[in-house]
Amino acid sequence: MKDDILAHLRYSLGKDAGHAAIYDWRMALSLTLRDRMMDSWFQSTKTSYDRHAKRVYYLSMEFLIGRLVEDVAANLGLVEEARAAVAELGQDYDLLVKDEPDAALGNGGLGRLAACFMDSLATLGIPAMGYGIRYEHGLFEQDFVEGQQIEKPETWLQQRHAWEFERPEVSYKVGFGGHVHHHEGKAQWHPHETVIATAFDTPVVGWQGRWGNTLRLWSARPQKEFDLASFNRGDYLAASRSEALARTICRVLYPDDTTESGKELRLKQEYFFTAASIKDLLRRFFTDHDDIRQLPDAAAIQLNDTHPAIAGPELVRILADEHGLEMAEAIDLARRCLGYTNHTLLPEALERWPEWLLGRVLPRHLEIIRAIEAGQQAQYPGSPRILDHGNVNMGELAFIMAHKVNGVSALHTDLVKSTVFADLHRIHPTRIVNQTNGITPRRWLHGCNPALSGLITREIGEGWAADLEQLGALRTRTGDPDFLRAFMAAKRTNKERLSNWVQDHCGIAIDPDAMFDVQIKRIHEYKRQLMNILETIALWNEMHANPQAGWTPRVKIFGGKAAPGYHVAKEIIRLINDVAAVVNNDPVTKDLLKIVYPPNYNVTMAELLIPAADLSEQISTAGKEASGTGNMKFALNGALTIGTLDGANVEIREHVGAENFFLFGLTAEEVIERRSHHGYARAAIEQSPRMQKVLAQIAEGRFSPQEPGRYHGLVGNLWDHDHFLVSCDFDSYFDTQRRADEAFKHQATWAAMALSNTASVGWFSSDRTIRGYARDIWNVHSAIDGQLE
Ligand code: 26Y
Repeated sequence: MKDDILAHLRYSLGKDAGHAAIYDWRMALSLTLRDRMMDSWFQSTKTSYDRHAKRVYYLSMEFLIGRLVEDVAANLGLVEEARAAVAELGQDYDLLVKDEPDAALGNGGLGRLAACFMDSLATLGIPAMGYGIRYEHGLFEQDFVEGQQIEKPETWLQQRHAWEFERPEVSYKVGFGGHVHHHEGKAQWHPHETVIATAFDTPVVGWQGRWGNTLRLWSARPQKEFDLASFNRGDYLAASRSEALARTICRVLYPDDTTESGKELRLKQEYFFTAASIKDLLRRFFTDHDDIRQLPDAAAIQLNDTHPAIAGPELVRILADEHGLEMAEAIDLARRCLGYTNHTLLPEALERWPEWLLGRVLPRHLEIIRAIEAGQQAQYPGSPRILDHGNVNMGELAFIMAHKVNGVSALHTDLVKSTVFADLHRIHPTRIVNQTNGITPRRWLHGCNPALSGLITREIGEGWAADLEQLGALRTRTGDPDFLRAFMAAKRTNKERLSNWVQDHCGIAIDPDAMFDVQIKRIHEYKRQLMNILETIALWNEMHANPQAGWTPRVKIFGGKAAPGYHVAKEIIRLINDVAAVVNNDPVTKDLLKIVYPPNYNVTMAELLIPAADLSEQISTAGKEASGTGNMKFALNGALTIGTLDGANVEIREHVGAENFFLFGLTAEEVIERRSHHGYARAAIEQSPRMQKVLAQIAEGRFSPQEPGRYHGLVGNLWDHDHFLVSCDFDSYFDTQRRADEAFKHQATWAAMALSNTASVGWFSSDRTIRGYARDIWNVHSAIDGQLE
């Protein structure tokens, strides 16, 4: 490996060892590891072709990948060898690992789920391809200036991306606009603009390198090369006009994960990568088939939310307009290939495109959508409409065009059936299925928590990484004081690692003996970071008034970004930072309470925070969080959850046992009931002197003395509206936090509870999730024998 690294340094990077920078060493190491994926990758492709295996195509606008060096090295079993080789070359392996940019081609849960699925598909040996967009700029970088979020462009591609292969020969034209020509019952679309989609492939090799799939991300380039004639005429703008669209399409990831803004460019992004992906999978299909009617036996196309929902009409367009199928047959054939995963019930996150906009960008697709709608209405009169009030409802479109629709946790799937898609569910009662989300144990235990994973491997062997339910064997150790001590020593190691990092990066001294209480996720009202900071203020008040009362010392840790246009979320960020500035400087509580909010939360930061957490905050308003996946990562790493009965929390609690989970708050049903009471928020606040005091302090400017009115809007909204019922759950949240305080004082019992969590959440492996999709939706099989049984 040492020689290979040196060879890459010389021949791929053009540097000799004496002049190489960290970047060069890291690239040389990455390329060396990439080489070692090739045999398995080629062999997997060959096996898939030889067996004419059915493939999964996972279409996702987002793949939130993070760093790859450690992930690849671990999957290939090369960590020790790589570390030694780098050391012998006089370099620090950990510094090289940290030099890699965090690939943030996603907003949050949905994008990270896609990345976990890619790891599991490869580990299980399921022939699959992930399709997405190669954004030039991933999710913005967050900074705080005077406590306020500011956004800076993310620039991961300013360096070479070590893991990808550019495939200029894999290029397709993607058209936009123009008109449709109808002649003798045939339709032909003549686009007005065209860009070229070019593939960039990243190999994804699973655990122990037994199988490799491809993540194929599309980049756009102009169809017409730069116009020399215009240039020579001196018309420099005209010379590069066709470049403009191509450059903008892949320029940047949209940073909103809940409020759909209906921007034309986003629609173009969606069609761009969907159309290229469909063309690509059809080209592959025709290398060993000649009858398009066999497509459902060869391709399972999964839509990660509605973002690629235009795949339905696009496939129908190709089947009907290019292959001459009747519209009804084309729709039926497309449906047999397609599955749709719903990730949200929030009405503002459901995609709806104005009909005029969709018709202008994709005129033929709008006609086809009308045909799909007509077919649906003819067969099921009164069916919910795709087209209504001048909008195209992408949820209804995806539902009607998919043979299976799935929710992402048991509760969420029930709510999908009873709320957003209630009418469609009555018409198609077997279409909706549940696939509870999961996480890859390779990154989220083996990779991020060497202290704990080393201990587990010494105790039960290493099989757990590909068969996470083996962790169940640890349940017998909850009564073993020696093992519990070792378990808590691993946690302590991770807490010290985090404490040092917080000191270096935030300049805040925190005590590894305190309870580390962590809430990391996008900032959103329904996730209720506001309730967390209000509880923190209440706790501070009581600690300050009576510092000798035997408090459990706490470190409250926050992490997360707000969508740039989401004003309330940005106010919540500022409030947290304002409160931190006051609390962290109170000499009375300095050994009892600290608030830490490091900027720019991302996958890499999660890998540092999760293993060090004692308490996991999963406190969304019941019925709002479709699943959550951070909740699973924390439990796996031995944190206890304080949470509501929302999303996958429900199932996590069932697995770990009610006695090992701090439950509080209204249920989803109670939330709906409570909302029907006029003035429910005011009534709840009036019954809670504790909350009244906190709100009064904020409103009086206790945390913003320079601008006392800064939070009048935020506080007023709690009294008068409080759509997410912070007021109604506040007291029960506070009391439950005090129960957690008490439990933490008895470290031996806490350790047993924490271990029960780690031991009981093997079911939340994304390997289990993918087996479910393979069986219930895709009808695909592992190409590595014995993996799916
Ligand atoms: C249309 C646009 C505004 C949009 C862009 C991104 C809408 C939604 C999203 C992303 C949504 C998302 O990340 N949803 C989360 O998906 C996770 C994986 O299923 C769930 O665990 C989590 O509860 C859900 O909020």
